[in-house]
Amino acid sequence: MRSNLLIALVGVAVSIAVVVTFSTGLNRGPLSAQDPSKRENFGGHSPGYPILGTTGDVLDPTSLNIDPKTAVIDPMKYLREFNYGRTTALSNGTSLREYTLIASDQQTKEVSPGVFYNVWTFNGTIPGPTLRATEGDLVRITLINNGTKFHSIHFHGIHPSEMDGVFEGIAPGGKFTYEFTAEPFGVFPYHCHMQPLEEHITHGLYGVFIIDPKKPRADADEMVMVMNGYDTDFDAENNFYTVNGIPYYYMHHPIQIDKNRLIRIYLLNILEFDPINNFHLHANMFDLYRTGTKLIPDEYTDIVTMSQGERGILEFSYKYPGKYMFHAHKTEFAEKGWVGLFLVKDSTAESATENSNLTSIERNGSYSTTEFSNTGNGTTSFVKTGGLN
Ligand SMILES: [Cu+2]
Repeated sequence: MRSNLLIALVGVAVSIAVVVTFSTGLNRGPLSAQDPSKRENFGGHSPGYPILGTTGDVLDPTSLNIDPKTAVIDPMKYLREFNYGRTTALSNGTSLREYTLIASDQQTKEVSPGVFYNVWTFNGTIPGPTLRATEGDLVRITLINNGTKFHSIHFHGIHPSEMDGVFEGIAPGGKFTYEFTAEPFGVFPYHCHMQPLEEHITHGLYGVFIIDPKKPRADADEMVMVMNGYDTDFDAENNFYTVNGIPYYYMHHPIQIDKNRLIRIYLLNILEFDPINNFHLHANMFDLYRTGTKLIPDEYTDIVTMSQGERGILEFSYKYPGKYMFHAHKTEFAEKGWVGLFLVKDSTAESATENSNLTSIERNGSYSTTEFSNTGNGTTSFVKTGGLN
C-alpha cells in the first residue's frame, strides 16, 4: 500500500481543500498546512504521528483535542454505554425492549481535529448507540428516517425475512418498526442496507447489538470497540482509521482499568474498503469468543484479525500497572489513527511502590497540554512514544 503514497498525497491535498472549505464555513482558523515554514519532520514508526515530513498532511492535526460539541462522538462516553431500551414485562413473562433509532444524513461533524465530514448517523453519532438485550427478549426497534435518502436497519442474528431491513427502504420522513425475538446470544452488527451499500456504511450508519445469554457472563468491566475508517477524499480508500470514531482518541485519553479486573470487550470490525482489520493487545493475552455465540473461548491470543462485519468478545486482565498500547497490527492503520492506550491502575493502593512507577500524568489518567503540547500557533509538538510491536 506504500506504493500508493503519491496517489495518497494527491488525495490528501484534495481532502485538505475539502476540509478548508468546511472549516471556513464553520469559522475555524486556517490549517497550519498552509504555512510551509511550519513543516516538521516526524519519524516513521512513532504511533499517532505522520510518516511524512509535512504539516500539510491531514494526519497532522491542528490540535490534539477535538471539541465535543462538534465531534461526531465522545469515544469515552460511547465506550461503556449500553442502551437496554424501554423495558416492560409481557403477560407471558417475556421482556419487551423498545428502542428508537433516528437516521440522518445531512450533518457535517468533526471526525478528527480540524477535519469535517458529512456524517450519516443513527442517533447522531458514529458508531450509533450500542443496543443490548437478553436472549429470548422481544425487541422492537423503531427507525425514524430524518434524512434525505432512503435508509434501513439490517440486524445480524436470527429473524424473519421482513425484519431483515434489506428490501424495504424507509423513505425520508418515514418510519418503520422492526420486531423480532433476540437470538442467539452473541455480539452483532446492525447497519443500513440501502444501495449503494458501501456509501451508506462508510458514512457511518452502523452500531453494535449485544444479546446476552440468559445466564449472564461473569461480572466484568465491559466496553464496546468498533473499528472503522473515513474516506474523506472520496477515492474509495480510507484516510483515517479509528476505534470508536475518532483517530488517536484513546492515545490522548487512555482508558483507565483496574489491575486484575476482568475486562470484556465487544469488538466489531465495520471497516469499509480494506479487506481486513485487526486488534492487537500489548503485554498480555486474551480469550477470544468469535461472534460471542459460545461460552468457551475459541482462542487464547494477543491478536485477532477480522474481515468486514466480523466481531468477537475479548476477555483479559492485566497483572501489572502501567500503560499498554492496543492497536491494529496492520501498521498503516495504526499510523493513521487506530491506536490507543490502556492505563492499568492498582486500585487497592496497597501497592504504592508499583503505582509509583507511573508518572503523575499516568496516575491522573489523562495527558495535559504540556505533555502533548499545542503551541497555539497551529503547530503541534509531540512527546514521542515507543514504536509499534
Ligand atoms: Cu442508509
